[in-house]
Amino acid sequence: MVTINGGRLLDDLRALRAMGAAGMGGTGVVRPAFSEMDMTARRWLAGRYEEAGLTAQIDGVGNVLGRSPNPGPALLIGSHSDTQPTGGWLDGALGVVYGLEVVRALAEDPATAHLAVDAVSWQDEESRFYGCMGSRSFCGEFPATVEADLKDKDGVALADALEQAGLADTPRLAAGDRDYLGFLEAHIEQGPHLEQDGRRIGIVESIVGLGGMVFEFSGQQNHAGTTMMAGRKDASAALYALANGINEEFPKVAGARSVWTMGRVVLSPGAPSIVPGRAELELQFRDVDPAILDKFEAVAHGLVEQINSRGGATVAAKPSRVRISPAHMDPGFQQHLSQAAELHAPGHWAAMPSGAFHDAGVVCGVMPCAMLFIPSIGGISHDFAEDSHDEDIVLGCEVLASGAASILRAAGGAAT
Ligand code: HGY
Ligand code: MN
Ligand code: MN
Repeated sequence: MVTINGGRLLDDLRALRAMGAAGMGGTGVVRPAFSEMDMTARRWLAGRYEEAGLTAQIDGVGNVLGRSPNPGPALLIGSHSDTQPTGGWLDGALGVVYGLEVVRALAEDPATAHLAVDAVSWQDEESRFYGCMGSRSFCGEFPATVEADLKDKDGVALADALEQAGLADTPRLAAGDRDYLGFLEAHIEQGPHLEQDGRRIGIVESIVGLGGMVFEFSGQQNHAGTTMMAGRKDASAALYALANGINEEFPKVAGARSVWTMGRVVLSPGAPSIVPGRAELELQFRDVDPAILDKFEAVAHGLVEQINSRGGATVAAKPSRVRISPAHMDPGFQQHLSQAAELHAPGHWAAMPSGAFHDAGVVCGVMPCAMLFIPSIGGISHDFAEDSHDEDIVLGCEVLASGAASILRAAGGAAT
């Protein structure tokens, strides 16, 4: 059983929270990728890695890596430290600081001080520019052809953000840089299941896949009083028709844990006395079965054709983001984490799927991966109110540290 320092862990999580703290409740954070606070936090983390005996580097897309001096196959442990535009203090940050604390805890115990653990904070998991950009770059899934034209929703070019962050022409990490046994990521559940079921630890079996589409509507802007309903080319009417169609048709092809969200709508010019001439709707959908993601996309295209055949405003559809495939976690690693969960929280853990996507869903394409969840209070996340109980935060790190040591020992990192 590995002993972590819970107070030190919480202190570092709270120090990280202060970098971009937002809202009144003390748990909100705004730290989007490449923002000033994001880069401040990454430099702080690099310093923490060095203090923990690791060699720290910030790579050319903003990933922060702390490399262990210990020889032999290493485990990579971490998550992401960038946040959503309206984010919480633990989404990503929990797993990043866990990685740092596991390194320190193993180093402080002579029985585990020889084990090799690298710690990482990936960049842009939250898709300011490109979903899981940092872990994709690490896995060789971020081609220059994709990178070249990337801009965020406000039109800021990635190249300018990299320049601004002082990262242009900086070497980039690659999975082949070191012999890795695999990657472990701890994360808040971001959902209600652990809390509802009275569990304190979740061991993730699979991570949802995700797709997204953006629909651009073109009609005729006109006077809201003098333009009769017949013959209008109202872009908003077409948007509502599509949205209603999605909510009526998607359930017919959905799976048990399918979700879809239309979280961004733009009506132009957005005045009550003007028939909108233009509109935009962004749709995101998720499921563990890629065939269901494909069905959602086909249904959406069918609805687009119906709307375009009606003679009002027209609509064009295109992908809104890179597709993320569903991912399955390594059974062997799950076994080690489950044993550690039973050791530290007997009977209070469960295997479960992840409804959120994570960097582990990308990294599992190049090495074995596993994930561990702690409960989210009220299941809330991607909101300033996101929070977890301190005792669950500490317990999660204890389980991760014991699971990591078990994996490393089983791989031959036996005590010297
Ligand atoms: O949206 C997600 O699933 C992740 O939290 N970015
Ligand atoms: Mn998130
Ligand atoms: Mn996350």
